[in-house]
Amino acid sequence: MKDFRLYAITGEQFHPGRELLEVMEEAIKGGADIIQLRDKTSGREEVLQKALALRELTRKYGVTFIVNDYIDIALEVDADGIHLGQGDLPLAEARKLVGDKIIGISTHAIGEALLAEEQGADYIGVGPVFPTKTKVDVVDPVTVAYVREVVERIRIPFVAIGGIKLSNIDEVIAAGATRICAVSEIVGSRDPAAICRSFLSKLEGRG
Ligand code: TZP
Ligand code: MG
Repeated sequence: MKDFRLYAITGEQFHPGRELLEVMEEAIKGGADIIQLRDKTSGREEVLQKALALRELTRKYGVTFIVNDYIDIALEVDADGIHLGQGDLPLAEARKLVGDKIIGISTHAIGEALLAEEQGADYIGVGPVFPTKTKVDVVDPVTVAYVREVVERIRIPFVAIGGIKLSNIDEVIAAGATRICAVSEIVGSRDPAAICRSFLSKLEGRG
C-alpha cells in the first residue's frame, strides 16, 4: 500500500452544522493521507452515499480511502481498502472478498498484532493508546507500552490511535510511532487543516 503518516477518520458527531465533505477536504488539504469513513449510526444507503462522495474527493486529491465495516460498500465504490475490528469478519474471509485491496485490522494486544501480520493484514491499528470517548465499548487504554512492543515485534505498517492530541503526540512518537490516527482532535477542530499540519510537523520532527 501507499505509505502514509496521518490517518483521519470521520466523526460527524464532532462537527455539528458542518458538512462531512468540507471537513474531510480540509483535513486532506492539511496533509491527511488516508481517510476512513466510519459511521456506526446511519443506515446502509446513507453510508453508501457518503462513501461515494468521499471516494470522489479522495480520488481528486490522490489520497487513500478506507471504509470501516462495510466490505460490500468498499467494493461498490471502489475504495482502496477496508478496516475491520477483532469482532468483524475474519481476515482470511475478508481477503477472499476484497482481493488485493488494503485490509487494516484493529489490535489491542501483541497476540492480535502478530496474528494479523501472519494472516496478511496490510496495516494494523494500535490502540486505544489513551482514553477516548469516540469509540463506544472500547477496551482500556493500551498505553504507549503497547506501541513500543509493536515497534519491536511487528514489521507491517502500524498506526497509533485513540485519544491522540497535539498535546500528547510527543509521547506516542517517543515510543516509536511514525504514523498516527485521530478522530476528534482533527474533525472536531474549527481548523482541521491546521491541526493536520501541526500533527505532521511533529511526525516529521519539525514541531
Ligand atoms: N479505534 C480505537 S480508538 C478509536 C477507534 C476508532 C477512536 C479514536 O478517536 P479519537 O477521537 O481520536 O480518540
Ligand atoms: Mg468493525
